[in-house]
Amino acid sequence: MNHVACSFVGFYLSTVFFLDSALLSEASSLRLGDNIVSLNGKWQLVNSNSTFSLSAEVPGCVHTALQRQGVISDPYYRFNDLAYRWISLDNWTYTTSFSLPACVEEVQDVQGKGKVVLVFEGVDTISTISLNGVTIGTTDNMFRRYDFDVTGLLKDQENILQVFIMSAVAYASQRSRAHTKYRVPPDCPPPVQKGECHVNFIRKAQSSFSWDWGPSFPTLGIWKGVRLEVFNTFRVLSFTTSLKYDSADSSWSVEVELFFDVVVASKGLVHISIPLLLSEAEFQLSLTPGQRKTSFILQVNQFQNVSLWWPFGHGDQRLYNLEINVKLDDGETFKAQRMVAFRTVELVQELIPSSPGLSFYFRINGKPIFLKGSNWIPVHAFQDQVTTDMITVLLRSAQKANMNALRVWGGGVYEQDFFYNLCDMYGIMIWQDFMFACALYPTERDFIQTVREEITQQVRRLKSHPSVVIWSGNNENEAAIATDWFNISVADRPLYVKDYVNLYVDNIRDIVLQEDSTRPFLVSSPTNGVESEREGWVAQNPYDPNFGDTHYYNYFTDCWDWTAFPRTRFASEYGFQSWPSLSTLSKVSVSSDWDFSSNFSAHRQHHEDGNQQMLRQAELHYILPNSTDSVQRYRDTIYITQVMQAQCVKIQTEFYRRSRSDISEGKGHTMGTLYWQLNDIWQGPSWSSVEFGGKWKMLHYWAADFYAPVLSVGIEDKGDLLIYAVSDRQSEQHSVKAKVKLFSWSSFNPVCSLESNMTTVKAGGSTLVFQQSMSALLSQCGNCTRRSCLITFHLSSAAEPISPHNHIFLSSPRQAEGLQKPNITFTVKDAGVVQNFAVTLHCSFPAVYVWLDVDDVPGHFNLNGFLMLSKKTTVIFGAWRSTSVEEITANLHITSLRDVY
Ligand code: BMA
Repeated sequence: MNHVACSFVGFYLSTVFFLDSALLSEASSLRLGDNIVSLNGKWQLVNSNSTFSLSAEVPGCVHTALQRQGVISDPYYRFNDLAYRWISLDNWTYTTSFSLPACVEEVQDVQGKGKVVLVFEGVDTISTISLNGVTIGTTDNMFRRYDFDVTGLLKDQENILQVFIMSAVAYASQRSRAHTKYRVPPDCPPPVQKGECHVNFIRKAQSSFSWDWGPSFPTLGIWKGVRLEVFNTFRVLSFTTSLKYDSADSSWSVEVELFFDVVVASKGLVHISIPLLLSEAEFQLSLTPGQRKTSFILQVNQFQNVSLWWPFGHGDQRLYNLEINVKLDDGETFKAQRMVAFRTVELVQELIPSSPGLSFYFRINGKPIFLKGSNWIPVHAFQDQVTTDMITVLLRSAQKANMNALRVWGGGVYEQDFFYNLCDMYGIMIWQDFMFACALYPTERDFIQTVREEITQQVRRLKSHPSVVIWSGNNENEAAIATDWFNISVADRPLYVKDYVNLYVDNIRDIVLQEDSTRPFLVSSPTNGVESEREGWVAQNPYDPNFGDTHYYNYFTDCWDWTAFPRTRFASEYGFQSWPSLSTLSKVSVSSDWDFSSNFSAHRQHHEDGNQQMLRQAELHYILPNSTDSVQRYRDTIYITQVMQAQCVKIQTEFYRRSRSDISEGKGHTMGTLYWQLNDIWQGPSWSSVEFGGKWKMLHYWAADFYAPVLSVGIEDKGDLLIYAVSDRQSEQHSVKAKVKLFSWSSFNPVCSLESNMTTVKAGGSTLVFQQSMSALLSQCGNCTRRSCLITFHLSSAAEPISPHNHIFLSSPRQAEGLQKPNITFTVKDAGVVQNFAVTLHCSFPAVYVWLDVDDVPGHFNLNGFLMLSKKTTVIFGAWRSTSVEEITANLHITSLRDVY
């Protein structure tokens, strides 16, 4: 039996500066003198016929418990996702017993006055909960918090709390069978995903039944904390802060909402302040029993200079501490603090001269901002295993790659508070989807009801974060209806459109508009925005490049051909797959798996024809690896998929960035690129740029360059070489030159060097800085042909480079004449800074896509996947743990394009 203690917590903490993990558990009603009884810790777990009975940690899930107790091995290992399917098909019961601490008894003794509430921050998913044999409630939505009134149900001695969890797979199937009037597709995922069916019938991470980048682990568990809250007068359920700017008198105010659960009518005072801005106000409070919402407006002191919060790369991320003090006349108090920030956000959809359609861009603090980033998927199939370290590594990596935005994609989970706190600090703007993806959804009354509660809770939890800049109703569900993914007959279509509008417009949008007036709401992604609305919320073509955002994938045409990309207003998804490194894969595989045609390679690939698509795309420009050593060939094949991915996403992203101020045939004004996808859920092939475990793929290194604030982009168009300067800066840059060099593949000495005229680079735009006929350039440069030479370029001002070095190839490297094995050798030295190591490379010929891989040593290089056009180059490896020159030397693998064949 657990002997639990009351904790007396002085502050409600929702601030990035208190990183105490116990307090980061989204607990939302800790107040001074309050009695919080945590029921986290060891529970007992048993399956339906009691063949398994084990101890299990709460928060946690069944898979994690079975693994920790040694009943199963790593679920990610080889084919274990199939071997452990039985776990999700069974029903499981969590039980804990506890005796009451004195604080609870005191409240219970005060007959008819005190209240005891049992709070579940998150149950996954379908459960019936009983306390001392009495059913106190049920749950059907993993994204909701549940509060059960258990006043009078607790005993002085032993209390038994049980959570009976039903198989999510069985529940989803049952609900779909009960939906007899018409089908709600898709029924099942494609066979290649090896997943479970009808996930759209359950409010649970949609990717948990499998996805095209992830395994099927329909988890069961108590994935967030459990506690008792004991109080005599009132408790605060949650509070929100919304910062509003009044342009008429250039003033800021903060709306603070407090959500109370009141037992006894009471009066008192609420004091709200932002001490640093010498802003404070006191308000009368009058509460009557029941759940109550109160709102207060704090005017920010007009004589204080407010520093704004800016997205990364555009200014500081200034956060201010806001304090709330509630004091009731009977002496009860509540204290809270939160970091708030001043920024405005608008989504601008307006007419563009000489273009059909409408613009689609974000204006932050009145300035148009180009969103540069990626899409975020769940960090782990077992959410209880996600640590703050994992989130930190990913968000730091995003920022290091010059990203200022991430889209929390709608097929996963609403992320934990820690994630949004860090985004607030890092200046990473969040496009927040609601959790609906790639499916149609039922609209039964109980489904809508649970969704309404989910949306209300999540908006209230997240809306105080400056990083969240937009809400979006779902992922691709407008497109699914519009472009008929599910073979719906014309006659039936209105039925589905009606359900769509019911769910996302009449319910979700309605709630969001009521709860949050400080940021835009979109119904779907991709969508045509206001044009979709005009067409009844399901546009004829939600992928229209002239409106809203688009998702675009094309694995069949040559990704080097930039003319094939739609010149969209906003590219919220696009990408190419690659395989993660051998060191990542080796954690879940054995050497016999290390072959591109092994069962393992096929099993891990959840996207139809994915492995072949990667090779076909790679083969267009590179000679595929052909080592006779099969492990070497496997390593090299992984490498070539990463080269292909990096190059394809680079070309596409550069196209979008230079389309920022261009209008060509009415299309352009692109104002955002979020490639698919930042992170991985397991060790498998996917569109990610960061592997499961945090290791960067080649794409991630390249992202730092193609997302640089000032970028040079080179293309060939109608026989001309064009070099653009793309700038995200808010002011023009004068006296800029493009420095251009032609190299032959076989020599370190440039064949020729050219410079553009001095140019002024537009602020927030793309400026053509160099143009010359390619054939003239080649003949001017003596011995150059398309096959023998390549072109490098960068921007410079006052003799300093102001953009990363870039290049274009004039033919595929597979046809390059003179490209030879570079014979790269290296030495490693301590770089003189803690955990930094200098790796000096020597080569005898120019080397393409030079890739350094230190296997399992975590960290990253300052440069990787690069063109080596000098005999000697030094790169720095920053390790994320302590390591040594010897360890790095022993683990370092260096590969370049010419080494794999
Ligand atoms: C988009 C996403 C995901 C998917 C990705 C790659 O459709 O929204 O559903 O993983 O493409 O196929």
